[in-house]
Amino acid sequence: MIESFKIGDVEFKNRILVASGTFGYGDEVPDLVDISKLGGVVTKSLSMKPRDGNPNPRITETASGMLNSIGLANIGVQKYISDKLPVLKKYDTKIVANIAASSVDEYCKVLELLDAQQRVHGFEINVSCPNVKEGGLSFGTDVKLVSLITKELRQRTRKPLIIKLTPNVTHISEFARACEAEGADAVSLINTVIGMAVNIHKRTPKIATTTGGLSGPAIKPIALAKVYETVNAVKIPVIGIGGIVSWEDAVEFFIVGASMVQIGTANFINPATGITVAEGVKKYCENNGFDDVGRLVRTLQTNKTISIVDSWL
Ligand code: RRO
Repeated sequence: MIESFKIGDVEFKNRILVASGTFGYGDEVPDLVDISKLGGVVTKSLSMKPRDGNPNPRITETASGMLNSIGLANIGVQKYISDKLPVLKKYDTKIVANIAASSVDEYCKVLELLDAQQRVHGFEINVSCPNVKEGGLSFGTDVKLVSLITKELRQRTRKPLIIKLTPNVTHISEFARACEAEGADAVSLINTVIGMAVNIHKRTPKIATTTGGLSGPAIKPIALAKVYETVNAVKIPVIGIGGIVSWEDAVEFFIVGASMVQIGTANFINPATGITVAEGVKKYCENNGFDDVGRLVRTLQTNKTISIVDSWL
Protein backbone atom coordinates (compact mmCIF):
# COMPACT_ATOMS: atom_id res chain seq x y z
CA MET A 1 0.00 0.00 0.00
CA ILE A 2 1.53 3.31 -1.07
CA GLU A 3 0.54 6.10 1.28
CA SER A 4 3.28 8.65 0.59
CA PHE A 5 2.93 11.75 -1.55
CA LYS A 6 5.49 14.16 -2.99
CA ILE A 7 5.15 17.91 -3.31
CA GLY A 8 8.12 19.33 -5.17
CA ASP A 9 11.12 17.34 -3.94
CA VAL A 10 9.67 16.58 -0.53
CA GLU A 11 8.13 13.21 0.22
CA PHE A 12 5.42 13.17 2.89
CA LYS A 13 4.99 9.71 4.42
CA ASN A 14 1.23 9.95 4.10
CA ARG A 15 -1.36 12.38 2.82
CA ILE A 16 -2.58 13.56 6.22
CA LEU A 17 -1.34 16.83 7.71
CA VAL A 18 -2.44 18.77 10.77
CA ALA A 19 -3.67 22.27 9.95
CA SER A 20 -2.16 25.58 10.92
CA GLY A 21 -3.34 27.04 14.21
CA THR A 22 -4.61 23.74 15.56
CA PHE A 23 -1.33 22.09 16.57
CA GLY A 24 0.71 24.98 17.97
CA TYR A 25 4.27 25.03 16.66
CA GLY A 26 4.48 21.24 16.69
CA ASP A 27 6.61 21.18 19.86
CA GLU A 28 3.89 20.73 22.49
CA VAL A 29 2.58 17.39 21.32
CA PRO A 30 0.69 15.38 23.95
CA ASP A 31 2.46 12.13 24.95
CA LEU A 32 -0.34 10.05 23.50
CA VAL A 33 0.10 11.44 19.99
CA ASP A 34 2.89 10.00 17.86
CA ILE A 35 3.24 12.74 15.26
CA SER A 36 5.72 10.66 13.29
CA LYS A 37 2.61 8.83 12.05
CA LEU A 38 1.47 12.01 10.29
CA GLY A 39 2.53 13.20 6.86
CA GLY A 40 3.40 16.54 8.38
CA VAL A 41 2.64 19.37 10.74
CA VAL A 42 1.70 22.83 9.50
CA THR A 43 2.78 25.42 12.07
CA LYS A 44 0.73 28.24 13.48
CA SER A 45 1.03 31.30 11.21
CA LEU A 46 4.35 33.08 11.72
CA SER A 47 4.92 36.78 11.15
CA MET A 48 8.12 38.82 11.35
CA LYS A 49 7.40 40.41 14.75
CA PRO A 50 5.61 38.72 17.67
CA ARG A 51 1.88 39.57 17.81
CA ASP A 52 -0.51 39.54 20.78
CA GLY A 53 -3.54 39.00 18.58
CA ASN A 54 -7.08 40.32 19.02
CA PRO A 55 -8.82 41.19 22.32
CA ASN A 56 -10.84 38.52 24.17
CA PRO A 57 -13.24 36.85 23.77
CA ARG A 58 -11.72 35.43 20.62
CA ILE A 59 -13.17 31.91 20.43
CA THR A 60 -16.75 30.71 20.72
CA GLU A 61 -18.49 27.45 19.96
CA THR A 62 -21.42 27.29 17.52
CA ALA A 63 -23.84 24.46 16.66
CA SER A 64 -21.42 22.42 14.55
CA GLY A 65 -18.31 24.50 14.48
CA MET A 66 -16.00 26.96 16.12
CA LEU A 67 -15.77 30.68 15.53
CA ASN A 68 -12.33 32.22 16.09
CA SER A 69 -10.76 35.62 15.89
CA ILE A 70 -7.29 35.02 17.25
CA GLY A 71 -5.81 37.77 15.11
CA LEU A 72 -2.56 36.06 14.23
CA ALA A 73 -1.17 35.84 17.77
CA ASN A 74 2.30 34.30 17.42
CA ILE A 75 5.82 34.42 18.86
CA GLY A 76 7.42 35.81 15.71
CA VAL A 77 9.69 34.01 13.29
CA GLN A 78 12.97 34.60 15.12
CA LYS A 79 11.76 33.06 18.39
CA TYR A 80 10.27 30.18 16.40
CA ILE A 81 13.67 29.47 14.88
CA SER A 82 15.59 29.77 18.16
CA ASP A 83 13.14 28.11 20.58
CA LYS A 84 10.79 25.82 18.67
CA LEU A 85 12.59 24.39 15.64
CA PRO A 86 15.39 22.68 17.65
CA VAL A 87 12.78 20.69 19.63
CA LEU A 88 11.28 19.36 16.41
CA LYS A 89 14.34 17.41 15.36
CA LYS A 90 13.24 14.42 17.45
CA TYR A 91 10.12 13.98 15.30
CA ASP A 92 10.18 12.02 12.07
CA THR A 93 7.62 14.06 10.16
CA LYS A 94 7.69 16.98 7.76
CA ILE A 95 7.40 20.55 9.04
CA VAL A 96 5.53 23.02 6.87
CA ALA A 97 5.92 26.61 8.08
CA ASN A 98 2.80 28.73 7.65
CA ILE A 99 3.57 32.40 7.01
CA ALA A 100 1.27 35.40 7.40
CA ALA A 101 2.24 39.01 6.79
CA SER A 102 0.90 42.50 6.24
CA SER A 103 3.09 43.34 3.24
CA VAL A 104 4.70 41.52 0.33
CA ASP A 105 8.07 42.50 1.76
CA GLU A 106 7.25 40.91 5.13
CA TYR A 107 6.21 37.63 3.45
CA CYS A 108 9.56 37.60 1.62
CA LYS A 109 11.66 38.34 4.70
CA VAL A 110 9.95 35.72 6.88
CA LEU A 111 10.25 33.12 4.12
CA GLU A 112 13.95 33.85 3.60
CA LEU A 113 14.68 33.37 7.31
CA LEU A 114 12.84 30.04 7.35
CA ASP A 115 14.18 28.84 4.01
CA ALA A 116 17.66 28.80 5.53
CA GLN A 117 16.50 26.29 8.17
CA GLN A 118 17.06 22.66 7.31
CA ARG A 119 14.20 21.50 9.53
CA VAL A 120 11.64 23.55 7.64
CA HIS A 121 10.62 21.33 4.75
CA GLY A 122 8.13 23.59 3.00
CA PHE A 123 5.84 26.60 3.22
CA GLU A 124 2.16 27.29 3.41
CA ILE A 125 1.43 30.93 2.67
CA ASN A 126 -1.56 32.33 4.51
CA VAL A 127 -3.29 34.88 2.30
CA SER A 128 -6.61 34.10 3.88
CA CYS A 129 -6.81 35.09 7.57
CA PRO A 130 -10.27 36.63 8.09
CA ASN A 131 -9.35 38.33 11.36
CA VAL A 132 -6.70 40.99 10.66
CA LYS A 133 -7.13 44.37 9.00
CA GLU A 134 -3.83 44.45 7.13
CA GLY A 135 -2.86 41.47 5.03
CA GLY A 136 -5.19 38.52 5.48
CA LEU A 137 -8.32 38.78 3.39
CA SER A 138 -7.38 42.12 1.87
CA PHE A 139 -4.62 40.14 0.10
CA GLY A 140 -6.41 36.86 -0.37
CA THR A 141 -9.42 38.37 -2.13
CA ASP A 142 -7.28 40.28 -4.66
CA VAL A 143 -6.13 37.95 -7.39
CA LYS A 144 -3.36 40.31 -8.56
CA LEU A 145 -1.87 40.45 -5.07
CA VAL A 146 -2.06 36.66 -4.68
CA SER A 147 -0.19 36.37 -8.01
CA LEU A 148 2.45 38.87 -6.92
CA ILE A 149 3.02 37.19 -3.55
CA THR A 150 3.34 33.78 -5.19
CA LYS A 151 5.75 35.11 -7.82
CA GLU A 152 7.98 36.87 -5.26
CA LEU A 153 8.10 33.88 -2.93
CA ARG A 154 8.74 31.41 -5.75
CA GLN A 155 11.91 33.32 -6.58
CA ARG A 156 13.10 32.87 -3.01
CA THR A 157 12.64 29.16 -2.33
CA ARG A 158 12.98 25.78 -3.96
CA LYS A 159 11.13 24.10 -1.12
CA PRO A 160 7.45 23.24 -1.60
CA LEU A 161 5.36 26.41 -1.85
CA ILE A 162 1.70 25.97 -0.95
CA ILE A 163 -0.73 28.91 -1.04
CA LYS A 164 -3.65 28.70 1.42
CA LEU A 165 -6.80 30.19 -0.07
CA THR A 166 -9.94 31.71 1.38
CA PRO A 167 -13.46 30.51 0.57
CA ASN A 168 -14.72 34.09 1.03
CA VAL A 169 -14.56 34.88 -2.72
CA THR A 170 -16.89 34.21 -5.63
CA HIS A 171 -14.64 31.83 -7.59
CA ILE A 172 -11.77 30.30 -5.64
CA SER A 173 -10.56 28.57 -8.84
CA GLU A 174 -9.42 31.94 -10.27
CA PHE A 175 -7.09 32.31 -7.30
CA ALA A 176 -5.79 28.77 -7.64
CA ARG A 177 -5.08 29.38 -11.34
CA ALA A 178 -3.10 32.51 -10.47
CA CYS A 179 -1.02 30.55 -7.94
CA GLU A 180 -0.35 27.80 -10.46
CA ALA A 181 0.67 30.31 -13.14
CA GLU A 182 3.24 31.86 -10.79
CA GLY A 183 4.84 28.56 -9.87
CA ALA A 184 3.14 27.44 -6.64
CA ASP A 185 3.59 23.71 -6.02
CA ALA A 186 0.13 23.30 -4.50
CA VAL A 187 -2.84 25.17 -3.07
CA SER A 188 -4.58 24.39 0.21
CA LEU A 189 -8.20 25.21 0.90
CA ILE A 190 -10.27 26.30 2.65
CA ASN A 191 -9.34 28.71 5.42
CA THR A 192 -12.25 29.62 7.67
CA VAL A 193 -15.57 31.04 6.48
CA ILE A 194 -16.52 34.49 7.82
CA GLY A 195 -19.19 34.02 10.47
CA MET A 196 -20.85 35.61 13.48
CA ALA A 197 -22.62 34.62 16.71
CA VAL A 198 -24.70 36.78 19.06
CA ASN A 199 -25.27 36.72 22.84
CA ILE A 200 -29.01 37.43 23.03
CA HIS A 201 -28.93 38.35 26.73
CA LYS A 202 -26.35 41.10 26.31
CA ARG A 203 -27.22 41.72 22.64
CA THR A 204 -23.51 41.70 21.79
CA PRO A 205 -21.40 39.69 19.39
CA LYS A 206 -19.94 36.60 21.08
CA ILE A 207 -16.44 37.52 19.92
CA ALA A 208 -14.76 40.89 20.37
CA THR A 209 -14.14 41.62 16.69
CA THR A 210 -17.86 40.98 15.85
CA THR A 211 -17.08 38.54 13.04
CA GLY A 212 -14.65 35.64 13.01
CA GLY A 213 -13.69 32.54 11.07
CA LEU A 214 -15.99 29.52 11.19
CA SER A 215 -14.40 26.06 11.15
CA GLY A 216 -15.38 22.49 11.98
CA PRO A 217 -18.01 20.10 10.56
CA ALA A 218 -20.29 23.04 9.62
CA ILE A 219 -17.94 24.00 6.79
CA LYS A 220 -17.17 20.57 5.31
CA PRO A 221 -19.76 20.81 2.50
CA ILE A 222 -18.44 24.28 1.58
CA ALA A 223 -14.87 22.97 1.54
CA LEU A 224 -15.78 19.97 -0.62
CA ALA A 225 -17.45 22.23 -3.19
CA LYS A 226 -14.43 24.56 -3.28
CA VAL A 227 -12.04 21.62 -3.66
CA TYR A 228 -14.19 20.23 -6.48
CA GLU A 229 -14.18 23.59 -8.25
CA THR A 230 -10.42 23.93 -7.86
CA VAL A 231 -9.34 20.45 -8.93
CA ASN A 232 -11.21 21.01 -12.17
CA ALA A 233 -9.33 24.26 -12.79
CA VAL A 234 -5.66 23.45 -12.02
CA LYS A 235 -3.14 20.64 -12.44
CA ILE A 236 -1.16 21.29 -9.25
CA PRO A 237 -2.20 19.30 -6.17
CA VAL A 238 -5.04 20.62 -4.04
CA ILE A 239 -4.87 20.06 -0.28
CA GLY A 240 -8.37 19.77 1.21
CA ILE A 241 -9.16 21.39 4.57
CA GLY A 242 -12.50 21.94 6.30
CA GLY A 243 -14.38 20.04 8.96
CA ILE A 244 -12.62 16.68 8.71
CA VAL A 245 -13.20 14.74 11.93
CA SER A 246 -13.17 11.14 10.67
CA TRP A 247 -11.50 8.98 8.04
CA GLU A 248 -14.79 8.92 6.15
CA ASP A 249 -14.63 12.72 5.85
CA ALA A 250 -11.09 12.48 4.48
CA VAL A 251 -12.15 9.83 1.95
CA GLU A 252 -14.82 12.24 0.66
CA PHE A 253 -12.13 14.86 0.02
CA PHE A 254 -9.90 12.34 -1.81
CA ILE A 255 -12.81 11.16 -3.99
CA VAL A 256 -13.62 14.77 -4.89
CA GLY A 257 -9.97 15.31 -5.89
CA ALA A 258 -7.86 16.45 -2.94
CA SER A 259 -4.33 15.01 -3.12
CA MET A 260 -3.75 15.55 0.61
CA VAL A 261 -5.93 16.68 3.51
CA GLN A 262 -5.43 18.64 6.70
CA ILE A 263 -7.11 18.05 10.04
CA GLY A 264 -7.91 21.29 11.86
CA THR A 265 -10.59 21.95 14.47
CA ALA A 266 -10.91 18.23 15.30
CA ASN A 267 -7.48 18.47 16.96
CA PHE A 268 -9.02 20.55 19.75
CA ILE A 269 -11.29 17.61 20.59
CA ASN A 270 -8.74 14.86 19.99
CA PRO A 271 -5.18 15.72 18.90
CA ALA A 272 -4.75 12.14 17.66
CA THR A 273 -7.48 12.57 15.01
CA GLY A 274 -4.91 12.75 12.19
CA ILE A 275 -3.53 9.35 13.13
CA THR A 276 -6.93 7.64 13.20
CA VAL A 277 -7.78 9.32 9.89
CA ALA A 278 -4.54 8.03 8.30
CA GLU A 279 -5.23 4.48 9.53
CA GLY A 280 -8.87 4.60 8.39
CA VAL A 281 -8.02 5.91 4.91
CA LYS A 282 -5.43 3.15 4.49
CA LYS A 283 -7.96 0.45 5.49
CA TYR A 284 -10.62 1.90 3.19
CA CYS A 285 -8.17 1.75 0.27
CA GLU A 286 -7.16 -1.83 1.09
CA ASN A 287 -10.80 -2.91 1.38
CA ASN A 288 -11.73 -1.25 -1.91
CA GLY A 289 -8.86 -2.50 -4.05
CA PHE A 290 -6.76 0.70 -4.21
CA ASP A 291 -3.05 -0.18 -3.81
CA ASP A 292 -2.11 3.52 -3.63
CA VAL A 293 -4.17 6.20 -1.88
CA GLY A 294 -3.50 8.26 -5.01
CA ARG A 295 -5.72 5.92 -7.01
CA LEU A 296 -8.67 7.04 -4.93
CA VAL A 297 -8.05 10.70 -5.74
CA ARG A 298 -10.61 12.23 -8.08
CA THR A 299 -12.68 9.12 -8.57
CA LEU A 300 -15.93 11.09 -8.22
CA GLN A 301 -18.57 10.19 -10.79
CA THR A 302 -20.47 13.31 -11.91
CA ASN A 303 -22.56 14.44 -14.79
CA LYS A 304 -20.55 17.46 -15.89
CA THR A 305 -23.19 18.70 -18.28
CA ILE A 306 -25.67 19.36 -15.49
CA SER A 307 -23.16 20.26 -12.76
CA ILE A 308 -23.49 23.95 -11.83
CA VAL A 309 -19.87 24.25 -10.69
CA ASP A 310 -18.54 22.87 -13.97
CA SER A 311 -20.40 25.58 -15.87
CA TRP A 312 -18.27 28.25 -14.13
CA LEU A 313 -14.99 26.77 -15.27
O1 RRO B 1 -5.23 33.98 13.76
C1 RRO B 1 -6.38 33.94 13.29
O2 RRO B 1 -7.30 34.65 13.73
C2 RRO B 1 -6.70 33.08 12.15
C3 RRO B 1 -5.88 32.90 11.07
BR1 RRO B 1 -4.14 33.56 11.01
C4 RRO B 1 -6.35 32.16 9.95
O3 RRO B 1 -5.67 31.98 8.92
N1 RRO B 1 -7.60 31.66 10.01
C5 RRO B 1 -8.39 31.84 11.06
O4 RRO B 1 -9.53 31.36 11.07
N2 RRO B 1 -7.93 32.54 12.14
